[in-house]
Amino acid sequence: MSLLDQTSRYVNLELREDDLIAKGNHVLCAYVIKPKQGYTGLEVAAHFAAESSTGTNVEVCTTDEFTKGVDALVYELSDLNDGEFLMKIAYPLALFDRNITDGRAMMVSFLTLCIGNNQGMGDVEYAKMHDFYFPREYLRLFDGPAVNIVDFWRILGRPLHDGGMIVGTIIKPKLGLRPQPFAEACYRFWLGGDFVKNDEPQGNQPFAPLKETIKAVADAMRRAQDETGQAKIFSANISADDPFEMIARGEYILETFAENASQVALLVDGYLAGTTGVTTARRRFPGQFLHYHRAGHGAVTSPQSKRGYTAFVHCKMARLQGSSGIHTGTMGFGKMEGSAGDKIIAYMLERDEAQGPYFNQPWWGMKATTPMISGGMNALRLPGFFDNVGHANFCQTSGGGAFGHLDGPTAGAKSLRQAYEAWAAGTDLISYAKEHSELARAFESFTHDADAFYPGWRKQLGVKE
Ligand code: CAP
Ligand code: MG
Repeated sequence: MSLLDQTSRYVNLELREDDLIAKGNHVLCAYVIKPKQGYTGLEVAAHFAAESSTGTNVEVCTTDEFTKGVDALVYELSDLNDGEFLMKIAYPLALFDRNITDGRAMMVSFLTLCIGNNQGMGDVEYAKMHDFYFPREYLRLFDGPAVNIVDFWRILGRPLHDGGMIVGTIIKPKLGLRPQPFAEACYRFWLGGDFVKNDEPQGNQPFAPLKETIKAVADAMRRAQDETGQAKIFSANISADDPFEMIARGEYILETFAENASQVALLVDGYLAGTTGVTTARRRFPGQFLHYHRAGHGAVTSPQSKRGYTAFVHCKMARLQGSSGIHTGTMGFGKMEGSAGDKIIAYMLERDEAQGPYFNQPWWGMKATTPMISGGMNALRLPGFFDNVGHANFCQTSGGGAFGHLDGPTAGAKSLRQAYEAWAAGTDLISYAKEHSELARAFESFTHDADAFYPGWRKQLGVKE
């Protein structure tokens, strides 16, 4: 089917990116796009920009000169390989929706336009967003984080700069614990660790009613604090389809933790609950650490997916929406997809200016979002991860890495803290393990990793084959 030629209206390759950034009136997006067989890159790019802004597949009689003034414009289109193109589009800020309540911006509008209908067009084989740039005028309209790891360091009495790794876990098994065993698992981890989270599906299952479980966990926190003399943190899942259910859960949880309510983070399965779920938590409970779990994101962010957006783009959107922390992956050091180069995601989250794959993004003072490092981690895998990123200012959660420790979750927690201490002291893990039994036992708990990362560990630690 021949396409309406929209290149003259929606393509302007004379536009210079520096000028667009200097003027600050456009959102810029970089996509990798492949046209369907029989279509040229230019005509499909134009159609993509039309569908993403003011056009459709035919001319309409109602278009006027003002309309054309807010057209999205393709300003760069360069050949990649395998028939793919790098396409950059400039979207006028006027295109994006604002709240009628407070005039602020909304992420759903960015998604509807920039990753909306353009994801299913008949002449596009696929297109995936790899980076975007918000000018100051638009970025400032997003909530951004209210709190982040600095508030955890404050709770734990750590230095508020470079306060170091938060030692965390996820209650495992993922599902199937009734309230008392669940709370006992929390208590036992807290005897050695700082932070316990619900696993992303844990909420109000019939075998573990939320109101009963949370009561038991709040009690476990009190007992662990009394026993250790240290503050503890719990991240409670309030994900739900209905924002009012989320609010009801959050209110109950904070009421039940009472004097420890400031030590409760609220967890939202942000990719699945969507921008409304994230913003419901961000705006109704602005004092709480908003813990964005990204379960499901792999459907669009995986390198295997040629559509949607990358993990980098996903995490950048989460900071704008106000996530205090987001799961950022383990960059090839854990069980989930990822590679060492994903460290640019952490830098984009935590710095006030960072270089993305295609754009340099200043954040103009928007609070940082804390990378939550999780997924198949244990004490043995941490030093390599820290070396790759260059610091350990993360909230790190190990489920299997704690509850899979031979001596239980208290020892598992201690082994994680010891791995961080060893790295921070610049001491190799084996030497530190010689002086710290829980770390030494982590080698025996995770022998596959020990053999892979620390050959000869048995002899060095005096462990029989
Ligand atoms: C980790 C985890 C997290 C994953 C999510 C899990 O448990 O609780 O949800 O980390 O991945 O359910 O697998 P383990 P990501 O520590 O036992 O692996 O952090 O990449 O979003
Ligand atoms: Mg999980």
